[in-house]
Amino acid sequence: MYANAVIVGAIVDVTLTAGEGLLQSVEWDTMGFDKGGYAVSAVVDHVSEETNIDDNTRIDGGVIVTIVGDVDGEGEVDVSDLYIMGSAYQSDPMGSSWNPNCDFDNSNSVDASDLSDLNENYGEVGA
Ligand SMILES: [Ca+2]
Ligand SMILES: [Ca+2]
Ligand SMILES: [Ca+2]
Repeated sequence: MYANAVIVGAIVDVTLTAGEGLLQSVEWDTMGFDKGGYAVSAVVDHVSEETNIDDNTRIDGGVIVTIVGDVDGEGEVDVSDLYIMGSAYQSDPMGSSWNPNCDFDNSNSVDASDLSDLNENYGEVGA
């Protein structure tokens, strides 16, 4: 998996038969990356005898790396982020109000710990 042109994760030793599919997830640790937008893409190496290599790259959406607490990704931790967190508060991934951007500690719950993280950075403005 790439973030812009940087490899941020890889899955190795996958075997598939013709026509078979596989859903994989890759976790990207954004520590050390500059704040800003990144295009995310997945690339599969081609194998011997593969006839269609045009479908080996998938570019799908982007990720904004920003300050912890900047839920809406506009570069500042402010009341709008607090409002969004309020809507997702006490939710988990099964709930209709779930918002993964509010789960800063990746605990699968938007709770007091996440609110504390937002509060810690309240007023911060990113680069
Ligand atoms: Ca292919
Ligand atoms: Ca914000
Ligand atoms: Ca959490």
